[in-house]
Amino acid sequence: MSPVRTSSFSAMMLAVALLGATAWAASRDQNINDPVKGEEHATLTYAPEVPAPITRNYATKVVIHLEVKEVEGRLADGVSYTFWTFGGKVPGKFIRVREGDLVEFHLDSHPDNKMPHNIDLHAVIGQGGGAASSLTAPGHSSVFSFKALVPGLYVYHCATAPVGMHVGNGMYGLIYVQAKTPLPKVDHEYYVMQGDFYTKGANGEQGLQPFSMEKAMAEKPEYVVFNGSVGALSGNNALSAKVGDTVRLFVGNGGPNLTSSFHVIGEIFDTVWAEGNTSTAIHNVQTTTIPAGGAAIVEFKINVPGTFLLVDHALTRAFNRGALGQLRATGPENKLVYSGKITDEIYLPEGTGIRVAEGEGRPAATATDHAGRVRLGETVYKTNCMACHQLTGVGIPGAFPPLAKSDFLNADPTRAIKTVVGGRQGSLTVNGQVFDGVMPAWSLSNDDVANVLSYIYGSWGNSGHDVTPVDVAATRTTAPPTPAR
Ligand code: HEC
Ligand SMILES: [Cu+2]
Repeated sequence: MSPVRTSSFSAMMLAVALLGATAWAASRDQNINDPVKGEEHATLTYAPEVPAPITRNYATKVVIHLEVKEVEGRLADGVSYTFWTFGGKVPGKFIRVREGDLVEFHLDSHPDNKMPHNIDLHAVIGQGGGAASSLTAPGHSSVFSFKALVPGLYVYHCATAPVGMHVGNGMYGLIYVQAKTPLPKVDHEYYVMQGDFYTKGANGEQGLQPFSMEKAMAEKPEYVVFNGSVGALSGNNALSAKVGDTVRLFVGNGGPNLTSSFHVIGEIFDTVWAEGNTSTAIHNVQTTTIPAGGAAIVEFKINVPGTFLLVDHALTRAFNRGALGQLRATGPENKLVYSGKITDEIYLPEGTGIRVAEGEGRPAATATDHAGRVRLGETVYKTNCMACHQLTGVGIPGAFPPLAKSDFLNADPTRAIKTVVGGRQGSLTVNGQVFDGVMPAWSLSNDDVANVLSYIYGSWGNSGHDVTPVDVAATRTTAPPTPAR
């Protein structure tokens, strides 16, 4: 190859590389120069709703009013908190504009507020993402404008010092800059945003809880929640869909500190628009990382009915600190996709010397009186039940019903025996709270069942009812256990 040809070849390669690197920048330039036609007021929505897709095919001027409000609200049952909000709730209202739009942004601070606030929108290219022009005292309104140059899903947040405190009090939300070629239409779009909360009192401590700067700096939250409070996406507030529907979740993470390992139990994301970009998708994903101050769009199709749990898969956050939501899908079963439990059989590895009767597990320690049953039952409980119902029987809101002071439990001991022996699913109400989960069937001996239930009835403010092996045997003969489906 001649030197001339070599250099022209490398020049060509250089040109190709430059084109690759500048293609995205060029699209920004084009969006800067996109003519802006007309004007409209944006409709913003509270989570979990998302504003309707934009059908316009040109850029316009979009006027947005977002009100900053300091409000007292519920963080968990019996726990309240003074949230600082964009729009009156956590997370802040969802904003949807189109790539190329000129946004006139009004940050209105309610006169009852005590603090100045501002806004940094990650969709903004400019000093502080808008923060530099939006510091607003109570009873004032700041206006600035920006052009939405880059499509994607972006976090916005307050950036007033101490920033960690303003964000920690709930000052974050999402803005979606819909690309000129929008994502395909789906049946449901929902808005979910994770945040970590640092209360002075420990998780569950009742009353109005002040912010703890110390815990925030140690990055040790008492609560990690979706949409601003424990249970904001469960029970009556669960997301919903039908078998056959496609679902798109716009998921943000306000932080201020934790990175989310976002996962939906029992689903696989067909598509993830990672880190909030809408240019390149990845497919067939189990769990996606959402950094603090970041977002992702996840999509999946519902093939079977069920209650699918939204979690931060750093699991103690989900099951002990609140990062647990529900998507309830209704419609016909598809036993080919998922059979449900077909049988529950005794498994005896080769060489196991113990023989067990049908329906019974390993032989249990036998007690002759109530006190003995309560004592032996504690071990059965800690081995089999504690993982879900918790050490002190308090359960987990939205997932596992309490066994402590349970009106449901105390009302009907025979039903409790059937629940343990045969499993249970479908909705039930315990102490006024609705649960709709699956309790597995247990292959426990009559003694073990009697012991564990005597222990539960004898603990945590329950009735003290005694359950004997004879009671359990009677239940088995009158109503043979049906395996949980
Ligand atoms: C995998 C989690 C899990 C484990 C482990 C578990 N349960 Fe449950 N339990 C549940 C769920 C979920 C329900 C509610 C089922 C429904 O919605 O119908 C439930 C319901 C119950 C109920 C009826 C509700 C009430 O408050 O009275 C009793 C009694 C009960 N479980 C006892 C037990 C006992 C005893 C054990 C251990 C042998 C146990 N559970 C182990 C998940 C679990
Ligand atoms: Cu603020």
